[in-house]
Amino acid sequence: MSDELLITVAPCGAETMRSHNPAVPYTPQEIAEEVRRSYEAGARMVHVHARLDDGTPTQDAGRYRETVAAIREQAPEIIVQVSTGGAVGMSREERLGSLAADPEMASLTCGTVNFGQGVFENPAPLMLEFARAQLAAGVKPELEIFDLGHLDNAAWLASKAPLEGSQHYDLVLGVPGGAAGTPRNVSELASRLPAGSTWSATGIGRSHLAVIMTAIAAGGHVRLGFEDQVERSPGVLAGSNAELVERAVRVGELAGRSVPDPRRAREILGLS
Ligand code: KMH
Ligand code: ZN
Repeated sequence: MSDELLITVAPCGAETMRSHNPAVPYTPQEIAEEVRRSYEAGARMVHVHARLDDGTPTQDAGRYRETVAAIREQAPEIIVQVSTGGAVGMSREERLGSLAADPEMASLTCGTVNFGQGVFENPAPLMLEFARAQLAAGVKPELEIFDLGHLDNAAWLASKAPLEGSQHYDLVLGVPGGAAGTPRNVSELASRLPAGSTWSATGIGRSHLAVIMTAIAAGGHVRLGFEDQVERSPGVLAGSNAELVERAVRVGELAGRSVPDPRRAREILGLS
């Protein structure tokens, strides 16, 4: 079990709006400042979604370049992972726009899943196209698992596309329509990952604490931030992404896990 804890911050996502929490960042500068504070608190990777100034989610290449450039200026050492998930209903071409920002990693969701009232569509040909696009760009995929069958899809994907080196997974639990954010689901899914994989877990909404505590105890890493939860405790909004990161650092310390330096963080993920 790793004695280091890699924390990924997901500062805004595509769905969380200021009506949910007034501190959600939208502009490149606002996102970058949240990322800097999160880095200073202990986050070592950022899962980036771009927004227009009014908060509309976008996968536009130019807006991603601008957002990632602002992040790199404010937090030069953080690992940049862009989203290829975008928002429900976006076309595959649109979703791939984020790769133009020259990230080190990108998300790659391993299957279709109900997503609230919508459907987050990731059929097999799209998964393969996204894997090939990422590999061609020298980008390491983070394989996102929203439900049990997604693990089988990931194994299928690995048999079709050369996902070189160790694979990195994020167990995204608690999306209405996907697997629930419970300790049992974290343990079960983690136990089924290919040997040698690295993994993190994300708990949506109020499942957050149970999910990250289980992951930390089980040797996994964690993702958190306004994309995934806007409250620090039931009924109390988090003031910033950094506040959520700080708490995960404290939980990690209690479990004997420390924050790696940026070089070690890249080593853990097999990034050069
Ligand atoms: N916004 C969700 C529909 C990802 O970034 O790859 C998809 C999502 C996953 O957030
Ligand atoms: Zn995302």
